[in-house]
Amino acid sequence: MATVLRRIRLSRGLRALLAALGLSAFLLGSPAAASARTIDVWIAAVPVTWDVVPNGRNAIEGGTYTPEQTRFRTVVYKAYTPEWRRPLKNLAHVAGDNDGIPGPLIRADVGDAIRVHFKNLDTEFRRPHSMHFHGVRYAFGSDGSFIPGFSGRGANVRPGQSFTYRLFATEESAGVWPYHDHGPAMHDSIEGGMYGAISIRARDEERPDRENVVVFAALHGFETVNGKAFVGNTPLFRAKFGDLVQWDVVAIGDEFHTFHVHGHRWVNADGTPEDVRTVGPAESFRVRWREDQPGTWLYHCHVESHMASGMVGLYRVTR
Ligand SMILES: [Cu+2]
Repeated sequence: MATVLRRIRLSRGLRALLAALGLSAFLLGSPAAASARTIDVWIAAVPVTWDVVPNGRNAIEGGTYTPEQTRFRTVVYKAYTPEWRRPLKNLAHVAGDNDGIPGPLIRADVGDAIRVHFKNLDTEFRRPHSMHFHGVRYAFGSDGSFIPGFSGRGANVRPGQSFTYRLFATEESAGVWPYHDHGPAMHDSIEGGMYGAISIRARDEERPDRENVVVFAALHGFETVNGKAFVGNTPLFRAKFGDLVQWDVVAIGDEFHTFHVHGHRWVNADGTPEDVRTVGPAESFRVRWREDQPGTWLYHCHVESHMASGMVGLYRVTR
């Protein structure tokens, strides 16, 4: 009896929440409604000094850079504890670390509601900012895209202000998607690194052993993976023989990129094996394999000039 009551109470609360978001017709009655969680994420736009080439070298082709060439002030997304009390620790070089480019990896399962609490802490450039999410479902007020005369507060969050975006991970949301600033200053913001990824697990999707997030973008004159250029600065991804390895690949900016991993293939939607896939501005894809190829492999964008400008890294597979 108690279980039944609790179930009724949950379903009423959920119905009210969905109705408030204009989603009742969409989600109610689907199995998603019964198991939904609400995930709260706290993110702020913060000014930082970013270094695209911290070790100052192009390890493969040679050449060095001075800090003056590779460091600059910019604004990034960072994850915080509730009420933006303090930034979450940066777990360097793991998927979802908190150094700023890309912004925090937002993870959810199909059926989840996600509340992204965003605050603009840009006291340096004093630009308005926003967050606009691909792939998930939301009402117009949570779109985060600035349209004078139409968009609301969430599209133009001024320094010191905050806004909560209410998102839903539906069946069609499974996979990886970009998010980015879409406020009045979006072009400067995106050029400076205000983007990240949202990763939604499908119902029947096994949790991977390795979650490799690759965000391709031009940054400060370099071609970067997760805001860094050249081997030794870009992420060093690792896996063990037998691991289920997931690659979540996103492109942001003006360019098309071609994702390539040496020594490996995956299967596209038609069932055709491939080892290069094109990803254009704001496109994204997820591929997976069961690892069986030990070695220290290159992964890179196969646009040659991009690779030469830093869009390359290492993937180390051990027994
Ligand atoms: Cu490229």
